[in-house]
Amino acid sequence: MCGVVTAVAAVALPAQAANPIITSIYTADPAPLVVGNTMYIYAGRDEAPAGTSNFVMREWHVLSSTDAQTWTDNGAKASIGTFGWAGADAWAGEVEPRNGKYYWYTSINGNGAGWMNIGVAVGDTPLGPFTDAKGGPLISDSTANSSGLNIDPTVFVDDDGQAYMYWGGYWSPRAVKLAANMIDTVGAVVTPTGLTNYWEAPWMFKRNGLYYLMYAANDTNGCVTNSSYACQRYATASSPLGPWTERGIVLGQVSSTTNHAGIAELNGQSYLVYHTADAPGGGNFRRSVAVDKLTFNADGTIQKVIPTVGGGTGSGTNLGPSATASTSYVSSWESLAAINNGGTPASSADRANLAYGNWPQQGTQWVEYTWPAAKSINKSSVYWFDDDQGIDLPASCQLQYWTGSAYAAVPGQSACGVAGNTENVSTFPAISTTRLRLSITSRTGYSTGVLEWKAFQP
Ligand code: FUB
Repeated sequence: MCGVVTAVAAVALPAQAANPIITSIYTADPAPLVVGNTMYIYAGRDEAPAGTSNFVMREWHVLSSTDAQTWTDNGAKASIGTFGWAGADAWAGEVEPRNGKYYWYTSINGNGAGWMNIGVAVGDTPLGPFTDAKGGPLISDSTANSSGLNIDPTVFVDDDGQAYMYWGGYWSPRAVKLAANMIDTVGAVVTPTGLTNYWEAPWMFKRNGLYYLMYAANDTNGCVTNSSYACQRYATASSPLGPWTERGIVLGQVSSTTNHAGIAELNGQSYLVYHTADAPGGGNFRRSVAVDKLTFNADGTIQKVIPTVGGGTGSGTNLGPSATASTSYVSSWESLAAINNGGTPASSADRANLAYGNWPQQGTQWVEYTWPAAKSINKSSVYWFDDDQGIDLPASCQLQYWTGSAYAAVPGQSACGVAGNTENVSTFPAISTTRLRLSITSRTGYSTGVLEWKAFQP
């Protein structure tokens, strides 16, 4: 039953140092693993055509770096074809080393009854080659007490040698012990408790004797502005099967609706590895892996990560301050000057460098930059204003530009993010224009506002 891995890229592809870390292909659901001085990231590949709204995922790539700055795509090291019993949907996976072997747990759609399954492949090195270790699913819809959606495995081997696997989507986390061979389960599947607002994408690890489970949640109680999106919450426990205590948010809403992350330490520095829709032409089904430093406090709690996105928001030249700003409407007590006065907001409620707001207007409003001569622009970053009163985060936004005769949507722009307390970066193939417009559509019953809007020259 064992299929042979489909390795489609024999040559390592060029690397780059910035978020997203790889833009030659779209990558998602990253799972980091550090072996020696190298961080490997096991990631699915998003192949959905632009403008479509379903996942097209057929293979997993392995990215690697020795400094978490410069990344190499080592190509596809496993695929649907690795599992002879499977037919589609190479969703999230994670690799766990044991006894000199590397076990790659994957989410995969089997050919039989039911939808998603957990499969396991094995290889002798972090880069494989990987072959099916079991010849069938480790977990399927017919597993007693399995999840509502059997995806997103995370496997952890404790100091005593006992291995645990957590997984599950659709708000239904599950956990089970694994046998020493790493390809069989032991005992009953349990439903862990205390994972507040769990949605999917668990990531388990242990640090200083404390067990951690990070996971995607999609509540609007501090996590996201719209439950189509997700954040990363984390919980801790004093034993590997819980009960868990929710401890806070590691990563807020990102530009993709899904939010999937892992944590690893390289050369004494911890990193959060996650995905966004920030690559040029990106979107919810065309995601890209990003990496940022992560900090543990002395008491073991985790500081929330503020993503550096789009190649770092500081890269390129911000053309905002040299532009003349205009708008469809500004409240008389607010200030349009806020949007390009070079402020660095501490939060979406921070008015220290003025705030632009359009209360009481609702629906679609806009702000615009005009330059006397055409500028080359390939990136925008917007920090939204939210006064917790009449002005709220937008429902949606779009970048438009003046073609010389009309306004048009900026071609190939990645998702226009609407997250609070962060810079929402959108990238696109460079355009040349004298006018860039940020079209903003409010949530029902609210107006919108901007604290700072940057437009970058490459
Ligand atoms: O990439 C497909 C699915 O989207 C993953 O399995 C989930 O975690 C979400 O990121």
